[in-house]
Order: sequence, then C-alpha cells, then structure tokens
Amino acid sequence: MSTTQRTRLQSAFKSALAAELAQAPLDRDSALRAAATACRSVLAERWAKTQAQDAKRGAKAKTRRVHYLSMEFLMGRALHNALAALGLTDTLAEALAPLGLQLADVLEREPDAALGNGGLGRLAACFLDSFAELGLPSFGYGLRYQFGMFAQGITEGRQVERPDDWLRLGTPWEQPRPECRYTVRFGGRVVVEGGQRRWVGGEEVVAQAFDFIVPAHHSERVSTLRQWQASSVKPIDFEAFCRGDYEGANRHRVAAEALNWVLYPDDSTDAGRELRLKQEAFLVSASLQDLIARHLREFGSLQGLGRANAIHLNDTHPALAPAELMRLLLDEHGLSWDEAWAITRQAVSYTNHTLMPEALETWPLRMFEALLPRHLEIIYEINQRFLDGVKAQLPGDTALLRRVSLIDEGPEHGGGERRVRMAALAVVASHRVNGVAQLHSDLCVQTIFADYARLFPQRFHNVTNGVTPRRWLMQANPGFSALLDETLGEGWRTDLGELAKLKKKAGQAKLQKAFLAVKQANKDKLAARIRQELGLVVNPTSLFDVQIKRIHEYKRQLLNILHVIARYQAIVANPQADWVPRTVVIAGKAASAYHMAKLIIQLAHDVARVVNSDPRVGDKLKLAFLPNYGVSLAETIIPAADLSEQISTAGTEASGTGNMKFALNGACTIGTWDGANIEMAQHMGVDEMFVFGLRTEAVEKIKALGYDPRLYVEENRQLKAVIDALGDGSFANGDTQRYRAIVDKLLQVDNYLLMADFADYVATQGRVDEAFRDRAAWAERALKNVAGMGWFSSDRTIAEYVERVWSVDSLA
Ligand code: 26V
Repeated sequence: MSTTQRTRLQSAFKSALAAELAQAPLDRDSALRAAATACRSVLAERWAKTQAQDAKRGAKAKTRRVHYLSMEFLMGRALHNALAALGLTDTLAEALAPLGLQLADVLEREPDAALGNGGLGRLAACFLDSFAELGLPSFGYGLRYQFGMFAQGITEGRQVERPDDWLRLGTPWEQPRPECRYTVRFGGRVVVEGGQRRWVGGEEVVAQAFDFIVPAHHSERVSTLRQWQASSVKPIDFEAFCRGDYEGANRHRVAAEALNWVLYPDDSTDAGRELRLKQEAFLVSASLQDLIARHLREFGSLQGLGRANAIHLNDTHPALAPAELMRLLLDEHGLSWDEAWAITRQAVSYTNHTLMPEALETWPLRMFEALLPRHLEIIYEINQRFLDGVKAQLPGDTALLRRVSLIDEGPEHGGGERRVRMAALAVVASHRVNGVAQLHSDLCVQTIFADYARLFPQRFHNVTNGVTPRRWLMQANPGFSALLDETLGEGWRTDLGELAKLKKKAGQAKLQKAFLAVKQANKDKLAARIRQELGLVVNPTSLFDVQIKRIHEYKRQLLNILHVIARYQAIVANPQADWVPRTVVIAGKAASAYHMAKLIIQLAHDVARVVNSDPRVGDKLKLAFLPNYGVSLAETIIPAADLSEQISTAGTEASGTGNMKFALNGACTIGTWDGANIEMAQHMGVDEMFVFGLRTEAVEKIKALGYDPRLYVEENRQLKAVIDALGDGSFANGDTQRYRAIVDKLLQVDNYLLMADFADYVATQGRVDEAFRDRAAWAERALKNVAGMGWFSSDRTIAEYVERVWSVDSLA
C-alpha cells in the first residue's frame, strides 16, 4: 500500500467519521461505520478498474466470465479482511488510537453477514475471495436477506431461535446500484402473439442490485457479490389509503419485500415453500437479465453468450436458471430453440453438495404452474427432447425413462403429487456436473446420478473443496502465520503449496516449541472466551477436542457425546488413574424443525452440567457447548483446537471444509474415511490422521445384511453402561423419558451406525490421549498435517473449476 493510499484512507476515515459524529456520539459502532465507509471508497475505485479491465477482454478471451449463482453466501465480518487486503490495518489502528479506541474492539462490533446455513454458503464466500485473488472475471449473485441465519440462544439447555437483525447498524459495505434494476414476474399466464409465446399478467417485482466488494490480497483486483433486493413495481394504492385501508394500500409492497425477509423460510408449510420457490426464481431471473444486459453491452449480440459466460449453479437452489435463460432467449430475444439450448448447455454447470435424500429439491407441479407457468412449459419441452434422446440411445427401457425424467410422476400406484426434480434439470441442462470431494463425486456417479452418468459419462467430474487461507489462517491465526513466515519465508501467503516445506522441518525441536507456544496462546484466549460465555473454567493446557458444525444426525455429534459419557464413567470409576485432561468443545445450530438435532443439543447441555460439576472429575474432563456458532466464532475456536472431530458416517459428509480449516491451523484430526478427510489423509500421510470406523463399502454391506445395533450394545459393557445412563435419567435429573427418543432410535434403527463405530471411536480416542502425552511428538504430527494442507486452498479449487468447468476448452 502506497503512502498516498494510506493518506487517502486516513482522510476518508476522518471525513466519514465527521459525518457519523454529526448523527451519533463517538463509540466503537460509529468508528466501525466510518472505517467501513472509508474502505468502501477505496474498494469502489478498484471495482471500477476491475470492471473496465474485464469489459475489454473481447470475444477471444480464454477465461469465461463466471456467474456464481447461490442462495447462500456466509461472509462473516468484512472489515478485518478489507484492511488486511488493502494493507491498511496499521493505518486504521493509528487513526483510532487518538480517539481512545482499540482496533480489535472495533472489529468485534461488526455483525457477521450470516447469509448462509453452513458449509455450502461458506464455500461460496471462500470462492469469492479466491475469485478476487486469482483475478477471475466474475460475479457472485445472491439475495440481500434482511435477516440471516437465526441467532441461537440457549435457555435451560435448549436451543431458542432469535432473528438475526444484522443490518441494524446500517450497511456501510454496500454499493447500491440504482441503475441496475430488472423486473421479475410471478404467476400470470402464457399467451401466443404472432406465433410467439409470451408470459404476461400476474405480479411484477423490481429487483435492484446492491454490490458487496471483495478485495484481493495480492493485487488490486476485486470480486463482486451482487445481491438482489425486491420491491414492488407499484407505489402504495392511494385510493385504498384515502379510504383509511392502510394495510390494503401497502399489501403488494409487503408481499414484494417479503422475498428478502429471511434466509430459508421454514419450509414445513406450503406458504413457506412457495416463498422459497419465489426467492429462487427471483435470484435467477434478476441475475440472468443482468448477465444478458452486460453481454449485449460488451458484444452487441447474443451469439457467443455461452462461450463468453459460465453460469454456475451452487447446488440445485438456482436450478431454474436454465429454464429462465431459455425463456429469456426464446421469448424476449427471439432465438430458436436449438440456438437457445446450445447457449444454455454451454453456459450452465452444476455442483452437487449432498447425497442426503431429504435435501434433494423437488417442487410440486401445481406450485410451479401457478407461479412460473412459462418455465413449466419450457421444462416439459426440455424433458420431452431429453427423453426422446434417451429412447433413441437405449430403446425399450421404460423404467429408465421414468427414473431419469425431469418430472417425478409420484408413486406408481395411486396418491402422491407430480413434482419437478431440480437435480435432474440441473444435470440435463449442464455441460459439467461435479461433486465436492473425490468420494462424494464417485458416489454421485454410482448412486443418485448413476443413470445420467451412463447417458453422459463425460459430464461428471470432481472438484475437491478448499478454503481461503486469507481468512482461515492469516486473519484467524496471526501468531501461527508469523511463525510460518519466520520458518518458511512469506511465499506460502501467495502459494499455499509452499507449506509442504514444513514437512522436513517438523522434527526440529525449536519449531515444535514455537508451534506449541502459539497454540497455547490461542488456547488461553479460547479458555477466556469459554469462561466469559459460560462461566466455566477449563484447564488451558488440557487437550482441546473440538466439534463445530451444523447439528445433524449424520455428523454424529451424538457419538462424540457418548464418548464423553463413557470417559466420564471411566474417570468416576477410577479417578486416580493418569488421565490426559480434556476439554471437549461443541458448537452448532439445529434447524428449527429438526427435533432430534435439538434434543442432541439439550443432551450436550445436560451431560455438561453433570460432568462439569462433579468434583471427582475436576479438569480431567470438561464439556463446553458454545452458543451461536458462526463464522466469527469459528475464527476464534479453530486456531485453539488440538483435536478436530470429523466423525460423520462414511459416505454421508460430501466434503466438509471445517476439517480443512482445523488441519491448516495445526489441529490433528480424528476422523472417518469420509468426504475430504480421505484426501487430507492422503496429502499428509494416512498415519498422521486418527482414522477410525467403518468405510463406505462396509457401511453398505452391514446395512444390506440387516444391521442390528443391539448386538453391539450387548457385546460391549462400556457402551451398555452409556446407553443405560441415557435411559435411566442419570443426566436428566432422574427423568427417564427425556432421552427415550434417542435411546430408542439408537437401539432400533441407528441409521448412522453409531453403535457399530463406537468401540473403534473410543479406542482411537485412547490413541489420541497417548499421542498427546508427548507434546513434542504431537507438535511434529500437527506440523506434518499443516505441511500436507497446501492443496486445500480454495485458490487451487478455483483453478480446477476454471480448467475443468469454466474454461472455453471445457466446452470442446
Ligand atoms: C441440508 C439438509 C437440509 C434438510 C435436512 C437434511 C439436510 C441434509 C444436508 C443438507 C446439506 C445441504 C447442502 C450443504 O450444505 N452441503 C455441504 O456442502 C459443503 C460444501 O460443499 C460440504 O463441505 C458439506 O460436506 C456438505 O454437507
């Protein structure tokens, strides 16, 4: 950062602060807004330069402009990242000092932009960071939700959800683009005018763009997250207003704005589901209209749109995109079906993020018909042509036609409504489909997409996920970053692959000591946070064993808690033994309607209460559930972990990205042979990870043979004691019913094979204890882990997307 830029930021900060102080007293919030406003003006200039460069690329450019469509972007805080990227961290700290403010306190005041649920949304945010860093011409497209992921409170051990009013302090980061407005239609009907089909009537909503600018750290490039805000086309109904019918006068405005209220409305009711479908259609239509307008500005014609632009579907949520693109090209721009379809197929690509059947989107036909009648026609036509092709390729296989159709006809005999299969639409309309880790991509091809993979084998690929080292190492862990600079030089900051050089040095006692000192400082901070949040004192030198992620049965937080109970019982039975002190940290949110996940949170609190207050246990074992997990909390927890829990049932976690963040920060992993854990183990050496449990094929086999969880309980006294304690009210103040549902499920179905994996898990935790006794050896292992993590940068992931999915060459 040049001196001029530094002076510019200082003066921009001063004038923004003066404007703030005209309205509010000086405090950390007004300083935060002023700092954001000052950074924004520098970013806006970089944005204009980046756009000008990209617009000049011309038709021969090898890289296509990428349009990353996602219903979720889990950005977290922005100020720290912006300052680091602009090289202005010290400048702002100096400007704050005379005001009596500490930079760290100001940074803490920024609310997280939590516009995502979990892994999928955070991945999108890491990708924007890499788009900027790699200088990729791109737009992220999303919705400007007024309320993000709910805030989690805990009352009497139970989760309560509160709205996340993240915009309450204003939106200093946004660049409104008043000139960037499009109309989106819902409902209405299809008419034919002069042989041309057109969608008319219904309700019209305006989409307006708000840009969030993401800076590169090693160039002046930026990437853009363009988020759409809905408003009514019509102003208030004046007549109704004059009649005194205020609600009626405003109803259409409220309905339009409802599109932006919340991330993922509860979709358990029909009304909720309809709002979600509207959100998806709104995102897709506004984004594609924007793309087409830009393409026409730059190229003057729609020919070549598919060669110059990639439209990427982050899961099926934006899978209406091919139907909407077809509609725009056919109805609004007069292209023929074949021309429009060729462009669409070239442009569109799709990433699948889960194999969980509950999460695969389908929409009732009647809802589609009412809301998006023209899209439904187009989907029928796509389906007809696709099925004709299948018939020609594999004649006579009617069962196959039924399986691959874009329309689910419902159960063969009676009942069940017809539905549109969004994943099928995404696969059929894409030129590339990918999973997010090798195992997941293989399973996609072998299971949910097996038929399509037979029809279009060349379409399916793998691109293993990655995380941005800017936020997840440099920003979250400055201590370790400084140690890496000292040990390796600064090259790793621009090429994470250079971490490999750490492997040869991992045996050096001096480095091990320095690593342990950094880790200890991070653990001290987390211990202070635990004390502040929960009033719980933990031993900061104990083994910090951490599992943080959404609460879901397949992720098996319950297995972790069962281990805590087993350990507790063992300690009580033998308090004098030489225990390795452990602090187990769990954090995560449960979906509001997911009862079992909520019960698991309650169990964690009940077990924590009993274990943490038992004087026989002391610091040998503590359990801390930290509320309101999110990006910022993760940034404090991850650098302090000794052990990372990645214990999903093999074959269920598509990739995981938390696993990567922990390993990058020098935590060792206890994990199953699942998702990206596998590739991590391969990159750092399988023996460096604590791997346990059944592998995917074994899971399949055991289920096929008729899995009986009770056999495992009967055979294992330790497991039996744990299950008994759950059922006899030991952790529920004598209430034998509270955890009945858990016990019953474990003994009767146990879909995720906790009982089958328990013994190996506990034994492996024993190996972890033994390894942790020798701190130097532990440090060596952790450093070897870090050395293997260079490949898991999202920069590598994006480079692979460019090569395999988004490049002009991938169209050949
Ligand atoms: C969502 C739901 C919602 C309804 C209940 C069941 C259920 C099961 C799974 C999901 C996941 C939705 C998609 C998602 O977030 N996938 C995550 O994507 C990450 C980025 O690729 C990946 O690292 C995680 O393994 C994957 O779960």
